[in-house]
Amino acid sequence: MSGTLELQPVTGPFGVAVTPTGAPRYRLVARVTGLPAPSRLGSYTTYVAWTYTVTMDSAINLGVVHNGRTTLGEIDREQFRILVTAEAGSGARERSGRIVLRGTSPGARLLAHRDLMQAVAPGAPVLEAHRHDAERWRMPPMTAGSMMAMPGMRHLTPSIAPWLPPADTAAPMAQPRRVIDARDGDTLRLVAGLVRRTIAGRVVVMYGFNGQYPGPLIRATRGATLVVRFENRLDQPSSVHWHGVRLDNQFDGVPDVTQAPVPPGGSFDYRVHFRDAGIYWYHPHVREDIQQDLGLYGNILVAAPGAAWLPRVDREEVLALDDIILDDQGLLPYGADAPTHALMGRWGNVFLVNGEPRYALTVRQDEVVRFYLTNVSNARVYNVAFGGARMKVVASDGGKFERESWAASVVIAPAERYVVDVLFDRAGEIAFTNRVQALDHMYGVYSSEVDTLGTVHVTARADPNGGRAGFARLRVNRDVTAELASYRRLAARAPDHTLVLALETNDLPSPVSMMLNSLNVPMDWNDGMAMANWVTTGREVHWILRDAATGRENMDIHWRFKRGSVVKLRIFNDPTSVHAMDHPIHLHGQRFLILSRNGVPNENLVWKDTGLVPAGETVDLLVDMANPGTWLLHCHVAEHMGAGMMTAFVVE
Ligand SMILES: [Cu+2]
Repeated sequence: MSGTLELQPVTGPFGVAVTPTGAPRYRLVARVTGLPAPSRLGSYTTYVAWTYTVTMDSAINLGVVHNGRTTLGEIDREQFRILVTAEAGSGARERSGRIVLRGTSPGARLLAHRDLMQAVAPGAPVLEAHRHDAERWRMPPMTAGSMMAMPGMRHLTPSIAPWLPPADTAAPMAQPRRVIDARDGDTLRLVAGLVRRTIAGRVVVMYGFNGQYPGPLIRATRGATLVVRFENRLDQPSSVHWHGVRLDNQFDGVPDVTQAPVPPGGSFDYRVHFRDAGIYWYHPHVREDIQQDLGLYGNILVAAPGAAWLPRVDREEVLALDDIILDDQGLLPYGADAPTHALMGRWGNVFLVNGEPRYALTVRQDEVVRFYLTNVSNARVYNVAFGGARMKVVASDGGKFERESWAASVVIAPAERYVVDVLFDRAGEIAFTNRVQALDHMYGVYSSEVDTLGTVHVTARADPNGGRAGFARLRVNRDVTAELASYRRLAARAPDHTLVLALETNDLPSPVSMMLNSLNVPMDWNDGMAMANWVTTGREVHWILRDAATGRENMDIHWRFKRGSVVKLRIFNDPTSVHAMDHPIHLHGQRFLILSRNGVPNENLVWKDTGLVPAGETVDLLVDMANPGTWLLHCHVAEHMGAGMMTAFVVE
């Protein structure tokens, strides 16, 4: 007899489903062949599947298994074992019968790291010199409990020169973001320049748009066209990309694809036209790992003319979620010629909401607050919540969901947006937290991590006009379903193209390559290999988008589509790659629907421009190729794109 157990995605509004504490949620499906009649093994009547922790405690009865396909319950553990036993009945709380099948979750294989990383193990890494500019690099700060003292890694530094913005003491102190209410035909100025900031007690020189953090919040109306005069007063070339906005190709802000990079001292006029209501953002498309990380990002909130595109709430907050690496000397240097942290991206140790470490908001009890969340981080996926406050998910990147839904927490990948309405019905201090299951890649073990990004102070003086009464109802957006009907009909067809996500490495220091041993997990929620990640640059790591049909990679793919066509794109994130991880994939200039994950259909569609593809998953997108031009498709982890993970396609 034999069997396999599939970990099927649990569908929901986000890229992956997790519990409020960040544990993954999977639906288990068993496929078993060759089970004899239970009575042939003894006084048994049935077969039961069980799950245990890796140390074989905390049994959970998953239900009866038979030959063929059996849908079992949900599981919310990363690392577990499965047993199938013959039992006298199906309802027992502990197994007592004979074991017929046993298995281990992919996450439990990570435990093999412990053995691989022991210095006494055969093939254990040896010390290796890798000391370019070693004296100028500072080691990244390690989060509490993170393991980094692997033999041979202590003396490693990235293979490139370090870089920081000039210590310009004349740079102006940055100011908080201002709101620009823009009207059709307006001309705005957007100046990128050096600013000084004090973050968590450290004075640092960073970048800012118009001297602000984040850049100005631009409020506009659908159908409006703005001229944005961008001036580059940075010490390096730059550009502005209007993320999610389906504007004319020549204003998409991609150097060497839609425009020449804007040199220091130069300027460029962007004509930004808003076809769709939604929450968008803007950022440079040059060395995002540096420029975006240093503060060059801002939001655009596009409303529908006349009526509200979303129902009224008591208050609206537009929040950019970010993180940055600070040690006692200030910013950890970046790589001069290529990104550092090219394996997993640059994960900060200080969390920022709208550029500030401790977000604070005061509301009255019974107010409903609408949060427009944008993840502007280089690499981090968040799982955020406001204490136990109930959250209603209403919209994402490019518009409303077909149906609103409840969520206990919001999973948001880099560049994604989610719009959630939150009812604060209890007075007091409500923590705004990111709760994840953090993996130590060195030892293969998980631990709960909670970071507080801010606080909502709910005053006891209740708002008699608050939106509490209407909050209980989940709206069904028939207009969205009607608009999507013609697209939904195309969902069942075969994919037009398949992209495979993979990784190649060369010249890695041996302690680092030791860690890249194909023991992979679907999602990374922390930088669980801080030293190995830091020293790996875009020189040693090449992240790959591969066209499955032709074998062509990244900028050599050259897909062409007809304007107005609807294209089904399958993305397979190869879990056997030496270091697979999740990738948020972004398409410029177009919008898409996420049709399914591992074949499980998505029943609540929404227009997206960025979609999360966990390692091991196959995600089907339906792309509305409505906007002519040459556009990028890339991973929005800044360091992955900096290490090659992008392609361009033409809509003609
Ligand atoms: Cu990526």
